[in-house]
Amino acid sequence: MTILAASPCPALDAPDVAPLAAVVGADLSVPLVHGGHARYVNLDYAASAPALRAVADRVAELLPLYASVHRGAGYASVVCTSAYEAARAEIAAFVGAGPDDAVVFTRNTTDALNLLATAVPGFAPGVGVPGAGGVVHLDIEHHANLLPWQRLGARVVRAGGTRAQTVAAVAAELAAAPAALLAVTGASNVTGECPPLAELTSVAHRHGARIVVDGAQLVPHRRVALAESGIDYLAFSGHKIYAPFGAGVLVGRRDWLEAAPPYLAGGGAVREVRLGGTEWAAVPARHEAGTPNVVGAVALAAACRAVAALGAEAVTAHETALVRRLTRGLAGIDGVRPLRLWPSAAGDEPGGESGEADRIGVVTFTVDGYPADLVAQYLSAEHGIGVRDGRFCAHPLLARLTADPAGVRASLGLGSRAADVDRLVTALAELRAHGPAWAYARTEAGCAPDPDPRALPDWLAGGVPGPASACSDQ
Ligand code: ALA
Repeated sequence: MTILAASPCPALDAPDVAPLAAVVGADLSVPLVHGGHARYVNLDYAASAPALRAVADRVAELLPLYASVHRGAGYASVVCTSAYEAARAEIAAFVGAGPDDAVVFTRNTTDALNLLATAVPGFAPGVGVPGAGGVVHLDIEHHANLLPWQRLGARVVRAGGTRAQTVAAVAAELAAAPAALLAVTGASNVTGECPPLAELTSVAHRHGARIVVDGAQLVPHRRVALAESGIDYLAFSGHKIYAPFGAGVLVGRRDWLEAAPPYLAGGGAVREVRLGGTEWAAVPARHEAGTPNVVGAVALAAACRAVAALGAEAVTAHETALVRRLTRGLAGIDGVRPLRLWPSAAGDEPGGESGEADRIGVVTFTVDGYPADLVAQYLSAEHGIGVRDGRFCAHPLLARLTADPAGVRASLGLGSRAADVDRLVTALAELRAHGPAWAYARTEAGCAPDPDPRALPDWLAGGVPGPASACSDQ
């Protein structure tokens, strides 16, 4: 067995990379099982990114003025109503929405895609009744962009061995039978690879279908220009774009949304209610029943503003340098196997098949000899590194990419730095060279350090962390 990446590691000789933006919790110190503390290395941005400092500041500014939206005459209500609608306009501008596009606030991407599923012509909500069209999606999707369509009896296209083959497979499916909608991810939450959206958009349109992009992973990392690109619908979440305050959005063409029944029936979504029937409001209010989440909306808009101000090129350059460092570091450790959909001839790093922009800062791998949950527990317990393990709510894709039951995912973003990557690479090299230094036990709830002396914060009244894999949808 060859183990590199002890010291010095070739990958670690690369130039230093500093955080691109300030995030809350950047200097968090976490307990280790063998005593002492370490600076927390957050490599789990793809699950939920930390709040940008600018977002937290904006929320702190808003909270003293917090009041109802679209419901009150008080000054604070007027401010909140204005802030809510300004947030909508800011998000529309951030994603380059056209005049015909609506921005509907939702809870997150899953919520936004479920909303759209109720608006596809020819389908009844929750019932697999193909009507005027149909939905087609790739086999690589996150469950958020798979289950709403599966419920509607969607057709699945296997993403091919290359991006071009994937486009050809989609074209063949759409030519074989028409569809109303093509649903694709903007970037895989497992491999970080980006499907060719421009080509898929033109294929969809050529065959009379619309396209919806699950932008949960893409939008925090790359500029998306809806009107310019022709993409019809885009869904994304605040908690992945540094605004973890419970809001997401569906942005896109108004007509389907206007024709659909309200997503939720309730106050705010109506024009007039009589005991015998209701006249529903127009979009976006039509699909925003209940008291709006103004804090989430304002936070999301603040995040969009902050990311836009950094500039797409700077964001891509920062991330590409870190991903390159990470993939080179992992390549130097025997037995660490990154998962790829479209491995490039140039190697397992950005800049291969169709350029660096085709991959975001998400890398999933398996480690020979160690189950994924043990690797993740080891990284946390002995090194203070946070990653996600499991099947990442993308079960069909994991089953396709590896014979292992699960993978380990490292994902990064604006607050990441070279030292974060180096800590991960060094810890994995140590694991492969010497195994874990602590004991781990497996119970029905998953794998956990045994014992686990790390206390939770005082305000949680004691206790120790439980295994992450208690979640059944890993
Ligand atoms: N969709 C999120 C992830 O990939 C939760 O981790």
